[in-house]
Amino acid sequence: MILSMRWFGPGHDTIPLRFLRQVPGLKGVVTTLYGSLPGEVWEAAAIRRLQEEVASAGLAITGIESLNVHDAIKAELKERDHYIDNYITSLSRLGEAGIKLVCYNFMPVFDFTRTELAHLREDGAAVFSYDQAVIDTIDPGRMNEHMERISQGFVMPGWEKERVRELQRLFELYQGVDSEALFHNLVYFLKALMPVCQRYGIRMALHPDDPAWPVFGLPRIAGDLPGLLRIVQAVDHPSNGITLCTGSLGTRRDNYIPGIIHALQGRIPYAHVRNLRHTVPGRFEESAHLSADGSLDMYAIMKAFYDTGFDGVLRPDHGRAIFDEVAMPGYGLYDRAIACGYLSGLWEALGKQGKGGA
Ligand code: CS2
Ligand code: MN
Repeated sequence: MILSMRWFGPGHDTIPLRFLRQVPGLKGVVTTLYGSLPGEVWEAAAIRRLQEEVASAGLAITGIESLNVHDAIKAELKERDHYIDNYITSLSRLGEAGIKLVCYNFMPVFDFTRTELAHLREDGAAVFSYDQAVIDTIDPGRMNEHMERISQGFVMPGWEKERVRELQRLFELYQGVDSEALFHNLVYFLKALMPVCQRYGIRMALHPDDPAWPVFGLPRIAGDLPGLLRIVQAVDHPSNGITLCTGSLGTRRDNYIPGIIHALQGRIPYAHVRNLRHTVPGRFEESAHLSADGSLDMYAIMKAFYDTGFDGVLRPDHGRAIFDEVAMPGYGLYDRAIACGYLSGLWEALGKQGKGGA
C-alpha cells in the first residue's frame, strides 16, 4: 500500500509539501497540472518541473489525479480522435517521466456534485453534504453558480470556471447520449489507450460516479459493481483499472464495498478511502474516516484491500474542515493527516494479524 495524499500543485494548494512530508508513512502525492484544461497536451518540461518540486520535498509523485477527458470523447463528437491523440501524447510523456498511475472520470459535464461544502456537524466540523431534494430545485445550467457560492473562493477540482462557463452548451452536447452510448464511448477511448499504457506500464484508474446515481438527468455508468465489472471486462487488460473510491460508491447503500473490492481484485490500482453518513434516502453527509462516525466499515474495507493483495496507491479522500483551518474544502491538512494515521494503523494491524500476530 503506497500511502499518498492529494496535492494540487504550486500556487494552487495552500498546504506546503514540507508539511505533507511530516505525515507518518506518507510516500508521496497524487497531483495534476492544475490549470490545464481537458484536451490539452501536457508538456514534458511541465511534468518534470512538478516532479522536481515534489522530489525536493522528499516525496514522489505516486500518480496523476486527474488527467481529465475532453467532452468530445465522452459525447462522441467528430473531434474525438484528435483529443484521444492528445491524451495519448500526454500519457506517453507521463510514462517517459516514470509516472504509472492515472486517475480520470467519465462523468458527463460535472465532476462530483454536492449541495453543501461546509455543512456543520454537531461537533462543529464542516463537511461536504448532498441532498437530492435540493439538487432537484437547482437549474442544471446554474449549478456552477451554486458551486461558486459554496466553495469559499477556492476553485474546486472539476469545477474550473473556463469549463463550466458554458454549461448550457455542455448539456446540449450530451443530448442523445444515453448510458449505453456513454459506455461505448468509454470502451472506444480505453481501447485506443491500451498500447501506450502497455508500453509504459501505466495503469488507468476510472473514478466512480459521485454520487453514484444520475444527476440532472445525465447518464452514469460507473456507480455499482455490475457497471464497473462491465467496464473492466469490455477492455480486459490490467491497465484498464478502477479507482476504488469508497465515498463515491458508498453513496448508494446497496453497494457493499468490501464485496466490490473482492470482485475487482487485480483491477484496482488506486484507492480513495473516506467515510460518510447516510441520513435519509438521497441524503448523506461526509464524516470523519473512523468507522464509528459514518455508515461505512473502514476495517472491513481495509481488510478487503489487504486480503486481495492490494499493492496500489491509497489516499484518504475528503477531510472535514476542523481546528479552524482555512483550506480548500475537503482538502485541508489536519483531518486528512488524522485519516492517514488511522488508515495506516488499520493496515499495520492487518499486516501483523496476517502474519500470525507480532
Ligand atoms: C475526487 C474526485 O473529490 C473527489 O471526490 O475523488 O473529484 C476525483 O478527483 C475525480 O472525479 C477524478 O477524476
Ligand atoms: Mn474519490
